[in-house]
Amino acid sequence: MVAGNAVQTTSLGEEIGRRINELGAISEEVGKLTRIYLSKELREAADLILGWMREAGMSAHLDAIGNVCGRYEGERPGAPCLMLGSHYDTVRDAGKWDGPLGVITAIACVADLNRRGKRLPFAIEVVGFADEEGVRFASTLLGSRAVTGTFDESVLNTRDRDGVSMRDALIRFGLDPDHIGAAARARGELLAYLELHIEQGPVLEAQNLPVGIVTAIAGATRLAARLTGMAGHAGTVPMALRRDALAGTAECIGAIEQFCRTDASGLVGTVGYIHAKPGATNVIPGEVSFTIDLRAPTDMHRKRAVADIVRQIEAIAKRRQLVLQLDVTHENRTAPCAPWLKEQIAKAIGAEGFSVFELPSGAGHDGMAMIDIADVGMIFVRCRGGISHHPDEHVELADADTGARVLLRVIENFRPRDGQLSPQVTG
Ligand code: HGY
Ligand code: MN
Ligand code: MN
Repeated sequence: MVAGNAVQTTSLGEEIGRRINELGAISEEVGKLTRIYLSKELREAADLILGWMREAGMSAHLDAIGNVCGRYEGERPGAPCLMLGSHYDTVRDAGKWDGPLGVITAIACVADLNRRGKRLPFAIEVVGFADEEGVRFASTLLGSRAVTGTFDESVLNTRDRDGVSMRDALIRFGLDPDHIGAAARARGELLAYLELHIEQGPVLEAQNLPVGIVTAIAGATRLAARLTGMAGHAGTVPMALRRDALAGTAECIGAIEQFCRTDASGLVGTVGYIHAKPGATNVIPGEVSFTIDLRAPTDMHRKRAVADIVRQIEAIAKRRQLVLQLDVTHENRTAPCAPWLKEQIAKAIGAEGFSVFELPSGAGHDGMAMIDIADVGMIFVRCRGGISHHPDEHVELADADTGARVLLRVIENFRPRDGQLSPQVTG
């Protein structure tokens, strides 16, 4: 159990809040939070987090793909670890809690153990994944995929909005693109992967609960679409003779929205990015690129929806004589959270005096990759109005404190599965 003298002079929540603000100030945009993969801002954030990890008594390093990794040894060095983590990259114009809350809370828990000189029968590792959002190179979970050895090397050739390849961006960041394999961990090294994250939805607030247990992380399919028609003079080309790529895209977006709105089982579809060329008021758009993000409570339902929506987009392109290029840039299956981990989280929530509530995650998380080498557990923390991927994203410090206390209890009372820790390690 958490030792009675674990009470801090300043609550864990206050320490976490201070660091959220400090990290949240590192951005490529003034007045907004945008910290994308392999940017100089990500490097600045990495250095800050590595310093926090070392202050908490961990050895810490940047791994081969840019994740920040800290290790707090157990009673005997070299034991398998309970891995805690989340991501430290952000979307554009982001909130400051999505990702960093999990990394900073995990560090705060280790710092608390370290202050008390407490060592456990297993090591604790904290990882800040460098690219969960997939903002820069379309594909996502790049950091956690490198850790699980499932990184797709073809992503190295994808280019960002400025035409910079991931390969070149890694080199500029000081990393070796041919060395990403060094970040991979073996299944036996991890006892489990636990992530604390803001809910990014309104359910816990509606239940009037500060924390909840995640049942599963919804799968997602991301597609990149390009419609090519014919640019032309806005004043002289009759409407009937146009092959307007932007008008065609607008019809596609309407069809996607309509399809998802009329779906009765939780399908959601988003077109988050669009770029029309040549982009002049008096020119009929000849080429439009846009993205599609589709999610559903089950993989089967999502895959069926993807197929139906692709058929509709193909029909619109054909009727409008537009050339369609449509590629799946990212596909993640639904990741179930492990019952044995949910149980241990439930015990900790109960011990903190709160009722236990389970809920699915509509948002994606690194656990979707980590499930390839470890069982996954997730703790959700209430966020105001369920707002996320928005600068108004906010967590009350009292809830951050509760999340930290629950995570600390899970850590200190963690029971690996039978046989995970060999006798000589447990003594
Ligand atoms: O898109 C997501 O669900 C996550 O925030 N990356
Ligand atoms: Mn996010
Ligand atoms: Mn996130």
